[in-house]
Amino acid sequence: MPQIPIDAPILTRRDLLRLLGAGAGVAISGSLAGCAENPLWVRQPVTAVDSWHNGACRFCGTGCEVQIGIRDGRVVDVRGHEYGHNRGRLCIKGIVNREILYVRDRATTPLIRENGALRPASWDEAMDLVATRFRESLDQFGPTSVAFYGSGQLSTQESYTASKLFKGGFRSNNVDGNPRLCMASAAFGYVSTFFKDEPMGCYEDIDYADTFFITGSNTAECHPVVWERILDRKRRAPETFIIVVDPRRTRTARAADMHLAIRPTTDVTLYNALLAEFIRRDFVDQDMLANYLKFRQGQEDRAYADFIAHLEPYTPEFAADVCGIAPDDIREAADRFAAAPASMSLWTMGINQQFQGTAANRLLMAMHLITGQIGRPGATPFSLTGQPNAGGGVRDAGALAHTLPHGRLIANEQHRREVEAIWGIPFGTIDPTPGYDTVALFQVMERGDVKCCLVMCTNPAQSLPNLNRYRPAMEKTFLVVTDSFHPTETTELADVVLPTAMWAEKDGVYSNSERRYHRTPKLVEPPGAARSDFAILVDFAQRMGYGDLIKDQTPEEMWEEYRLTSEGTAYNFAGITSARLRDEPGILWPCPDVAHPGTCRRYVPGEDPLVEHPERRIDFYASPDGRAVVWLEDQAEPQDPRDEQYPLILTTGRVLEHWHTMTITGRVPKLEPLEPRFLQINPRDAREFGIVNEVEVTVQSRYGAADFVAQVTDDVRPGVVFATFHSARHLVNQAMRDTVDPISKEPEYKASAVYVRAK
Ligand SMILES: Nc1nc2c(c(=O)[nH]1)N[C@H]1C(S)=C(S)[C@@H](COP(=O)(O)OP(=O)(O)OC[C@H]3O[C@@H](n4cnc5c(=O)[nH]c(N)nc54)[C@H](O)[C@@H]3O)O[C@H]1N2
Ligand SMILES: Nc1nc2c(c(=O)[nH]1)N[C@H]1C(S)=C(S)[C@@H](COP(=O)(O)OP(=O)(O)OC[C@H]3O[C@@H](n4cnc5c(=O)[nH]c(N)nc54)[C@H](O)[C@@H]3O)O[C@H]1N2
Ligand code: SF4
Ligand SMILES: [Mo]
Repeated sequence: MPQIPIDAPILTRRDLLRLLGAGAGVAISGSLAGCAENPLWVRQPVTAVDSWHNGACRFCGTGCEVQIGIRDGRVVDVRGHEYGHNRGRLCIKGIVNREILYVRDRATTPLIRENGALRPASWDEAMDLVATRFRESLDQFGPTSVAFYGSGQLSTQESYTASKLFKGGFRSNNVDGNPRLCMASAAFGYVSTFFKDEPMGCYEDIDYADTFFITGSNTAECHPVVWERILDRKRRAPETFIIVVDPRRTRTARAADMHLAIRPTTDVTLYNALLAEFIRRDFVDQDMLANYLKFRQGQEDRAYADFIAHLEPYTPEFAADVCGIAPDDIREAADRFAAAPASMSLWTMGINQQFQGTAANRLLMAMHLITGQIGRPGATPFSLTGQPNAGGGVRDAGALAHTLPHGRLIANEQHRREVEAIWGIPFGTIDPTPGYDTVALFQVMERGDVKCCLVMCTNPAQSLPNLNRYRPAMEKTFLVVTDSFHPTETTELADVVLPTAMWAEKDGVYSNSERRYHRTPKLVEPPGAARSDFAILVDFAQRMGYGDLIKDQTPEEMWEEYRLTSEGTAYNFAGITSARLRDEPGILWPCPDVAHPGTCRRYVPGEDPLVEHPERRIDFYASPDGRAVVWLEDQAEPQDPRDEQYPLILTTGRVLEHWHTMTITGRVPKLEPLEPRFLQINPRDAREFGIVNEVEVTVQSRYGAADFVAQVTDDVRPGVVFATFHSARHLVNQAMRDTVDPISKEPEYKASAVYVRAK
């Protein structure tokens, strides 16, 4: 396979300076992730700063540590923290943190819909209306008629408070959020393998890995500072081998040593083939097998012999045929993964957003378990989290329809009792039936069974799949939307819009991909009448008569309450106090007491303070018998099969410069012109469908259509077309089917059958 230089430009320095309008007040610290020149020091302080404050980047789950420069009550500069895990680096989105509070369309006043139009209102009027409608709904239709739809971008205190109010106060488990669209398959993968959620490794593992197995992750664009650390490793140890599995030749794939351009949603076959190779070529770690693993298929326990028999059909030739890649590449990938001193896999939405997202996650973990590539520096299955707080606020805090804090489950009586005791509410308050997961929630809105929904910090009218179905469902519901911007696709459908403070205008704790809790303090005032989501939740609770449950306290006090709820659990971070979060650039849990420095590698004796059996090589202490589960999984049929009418697979994702629905980055003047309007199509398909570069095209599925501008490129494999979901002018989710993984309930955003025609 041809080697492409690892410093192939992602964003050239010239691009970058153009983007940033260098010389016009740009100040950057540290080298810039995604730049051709490394390290690149382009810090040009042209703005005086009164004071610097520690915080975390507003955007992705990499969770870069920043220092925020304040002058005259405004954020004027943001630089990477030299002592953060990011070593001073930021990507383009990290840099624009300094502008995002001051772009156009900040929401500054509450709005109420009257005769079809939104009009300004006072907080009292708006909140009274919200409380009245929720109260009426609860009284007439019961707890399940109200819902909370939250976000991995809320602070931990906010998600925890909302979940506590709805589950412990209103007795409604209809608490879900956009992490269901994002991390659910990884969470279910971890829980069903190790009995608790969240990765066991940390970013430091990158510095030790010899083989990187990156699959379904465009790390260079979506976790750029993680990617830069991977390239650091490669620069220091050039024999480091990077494998990228992706149907597209992404910026990540271009820098890889091996790119497996897989046919979408065939990952289960590929990983089974790799597992079969490990067995055939004697790469199995016999000690792991004998002492640390067990096997399962569906509801049944299985033996190792069953596992071997199960994998038999998955030869390299068979998998190559299914996945559309070369059999020798599969053999080499198996070798590189298993024989390396340490292998690290990283994955994100290309895996999670599949009908078999959980299955694929389980198999990735199995690859590490079977070969013993686990629990050593650099050897770890590491799922990258998308949002800045999907881990802490939603997964750890239990802000999903089936969960309670710290890995507890709604369906488990003992767990409910523990949480009822912590919250000081009578036993039996929490409803034993899980609430609706995201897609199911919007489906019941369609039927009118959920009457009122509080939507916080997310834009479902653009980000949900099958929008033609769910937008009318939202219109039907009494929809209260808190957002820092107006208009968005969702505020346009709201009955009440509540303007919110955002990053650095409010105090909050967040957790990144490596279980690191860190804090961004309130440094400046929000615009107009905007309030924090936390203040809105406290106000709402009081108006609803739950002032005893949700006290009028500061986010700092709420953090103190929350951290103590983790005591005695497999998540113990009772030692991460507010005071430490003020002074340290984040702490990784487990961290049971204030003297503990935090844990890089979970389950590893000598590192993890929760280990119960230090004599063991690795202690999967959350598992009742100390064994992790290796799952037997088979490739399912495509859920939205291609046929003559819909011969292509539409897959979707992101670009470096924009964030999700572009409500923020789309308003940053330098990024606005980079709005992605393209649909990538392979030249072979373009010829067949009569499409030439830059013509306007319509992509049509069985569910709906969206318009784009064709980008004819062999970066996308034949049979596959790619678009982002960033632009509201090109709503790809109108064409995106809403099938979900039956285990995690995460939508399959990575495959819809479509045809494409020139407009
Ligand atoms: N710039 C930027 N960064 C972001 C975000 C953003 O909006 N913009 N969002 C953040 C969030 S919330 C998330 S969840 C992450 C997402 O981060 P990523 O998952 O890295 O991003 P995506 O572009 O959604 O998808 C990754 C890749 O999966 C590939 N893929 C599609 N189908 C398949 C398949 O069947 N198998 C395999 N192996 N790969 C497949 C796609 O071609 C794509 O390149 O990014 C985070 N970081
Ligand atoms: N086709 C397709 N669709 C996808 C995906 C995909 O890969 N393909 N990925 C899915 C994934 S992984 C994700 S995570 C989702 C993301 O989807 P969304 O969560 O809907 O996207 P965002 O644009 O991040 O929405 C956040 C909203 O909160 C607002 N906001 C920002 N800060 C604050 C704050 O502090 N408080 C409040 N109240 N509001 C604030 C922003 O203005 C914005 O409107 O999209 C999903 N949808
Ligand atoms: S990599 Fe993610 S966390 Fe780091 S600066 Fe970029 S967007 Fe922010
Ligand atoms: Mo995400």
